[in-house]
Amino acid sequence: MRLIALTGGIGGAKLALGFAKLLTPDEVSFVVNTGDDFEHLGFHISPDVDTLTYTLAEEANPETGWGRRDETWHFMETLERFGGETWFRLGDRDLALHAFRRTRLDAGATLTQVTRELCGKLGIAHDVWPMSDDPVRTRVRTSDGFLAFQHYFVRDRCAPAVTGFEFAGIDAAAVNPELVAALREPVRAVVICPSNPFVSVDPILDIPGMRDLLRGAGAPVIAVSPIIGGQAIKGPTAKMMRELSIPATTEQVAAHYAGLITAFVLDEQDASAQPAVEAMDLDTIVAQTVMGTLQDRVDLARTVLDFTDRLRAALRPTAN
Ligand code: FO1
Repeated sequence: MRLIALTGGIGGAKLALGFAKLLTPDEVSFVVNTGDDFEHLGFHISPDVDTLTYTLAEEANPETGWGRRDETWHFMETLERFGGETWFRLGDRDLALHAFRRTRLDAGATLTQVTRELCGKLGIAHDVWPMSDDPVRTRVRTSDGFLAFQHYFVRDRCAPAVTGFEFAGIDAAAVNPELVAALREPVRAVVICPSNPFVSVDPILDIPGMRDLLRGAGAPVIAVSPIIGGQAIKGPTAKMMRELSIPATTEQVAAHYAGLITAFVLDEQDASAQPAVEAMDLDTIVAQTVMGTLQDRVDLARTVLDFTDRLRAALRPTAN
């Protein structure tokens, strides 16, 4: 049976690597957010796809989590001299991936096809499925109007206070057909990796029909909390929650996914919140969700897999 893992950004990619270390390509597939995508310098940039791909290839820059390790920056240095846009850092090796994707998309390939080709070339056997092959663009609403996601996240360093989000194009976006087909087969569980619920996970879930498809998989739907002790390990999740007047707590993350998830993984630091989350009619476990090392990633993946198996055993109709 196949595990379906939903991910976006750097935190989710860490757990995804843990699953990839434990499960074969027949046992796990990854669905990744494309709401952060944007056209830039003539390229089609898919940051969360690339973060996941480089992470699974163990090529990701260990300091930043995005882009590649062992990079050089001659393109950026030269573009700077030309007065071009260098706020979004593109390393020389990373640039080749963007040029390749641009060429393949212009030749009519879908983002899924190009991602499959790139995974092959990077030695990744696992499925990396963009949530949709149709364009979805996250825009961040602030008191001064809307910002394109990368302008908010990178150019403005997440400084503007958010008042909401919109996912332009989402009403016309189709769920990736690969995922639709996979959800017709037996599913071990759906796992929402510890990514930003608002800008990394909601674009996936808000695609028309996605929630019903996931709920209809006949399997546990488990979210791993990206909030630990009122903070996000990385990124603006807690800051966004405060700006949206939502307490930056793990319970609020569970509440955010209410109606879809059947289970929730809290960090050890939030063990005191376990009764409150259980009261939401959710099965829960407490685990170490801070993934500093590769072993941490694998250990958390193992813990979540054991949790899915316990949940499935409870699901199975009792032989009467
Ligand atoms: N994030 C930054 O904070 N600064 C950057 O210059 C930057 C460049 C970049 C290039 C390629 C890529 O795939 C990702 C990149 N990111 C950068 C990360 C990216 O903005 C975020 O990872 C996602 O959009 C949010 O998860």
